[in-house]
Amino acid sequence: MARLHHFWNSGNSYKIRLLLSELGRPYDSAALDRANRAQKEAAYLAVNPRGQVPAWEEASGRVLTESAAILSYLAHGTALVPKDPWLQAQMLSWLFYEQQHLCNQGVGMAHYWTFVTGQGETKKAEVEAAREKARTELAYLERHLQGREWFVGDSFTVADVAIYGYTHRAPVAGIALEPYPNVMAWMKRVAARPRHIRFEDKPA
Ligand SMILES: N[C@@H](CCC(=O)N[C@@H](CS)C(=O)NCC(=O)O)C(=O)O
Repeated sequence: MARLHHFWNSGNSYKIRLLLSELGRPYDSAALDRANRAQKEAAYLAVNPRGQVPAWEEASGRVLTESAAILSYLAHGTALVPKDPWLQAQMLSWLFYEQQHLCNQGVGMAHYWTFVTGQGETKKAEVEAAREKARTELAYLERHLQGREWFVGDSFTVADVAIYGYTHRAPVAGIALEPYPNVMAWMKRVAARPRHIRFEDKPA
């Protein structure tokens, strides 16, 4: 069976867990101990030499890294990837955007310092800058969602999975969502899907 190498407290990892749940696809969950830097130990570097999660390892031994690529690959051929080339390119556009503006800066970084490392107090300036960036991007998402239910076309796609991963963690990172009602309504739609799992949900 294929295996997902991940951290329970990572948004990038959660995006893959959420998609796998949406697809109803079984997998082996290999959670790494982030506190003890298991991602930098030889056993894991043999899986991903960059020492990062998530990584998707198939029974054949081949490994795919980078959450956006893993999402695209796992959802290939399903209703979560638009068949129309223009809509598919729009979906990819949001996946690239997510990595640059929601994961590596803004809400992703605010989440990292406040929730993952607990450095909210010692890194005050950095955390506030990340929150400000997050608000700029939330305003952008808010405008895009005006009159739309989903990010691309008229159905739930991998773009929604990718953007939801960190965006819904904004309150945990000290960023209020009330000024963004379209974003809040979209999050409710995502969370209401029958196979949705929450960030903190772990398989029984
Ligand atoms: N662009 C990569 C980012 C991967 C990444 O930054 N992973 C973090 C967890 S969210 C990690 O493994 N950090 C541990 C480290 O860098 O040592 C992706 O989307 O998969």
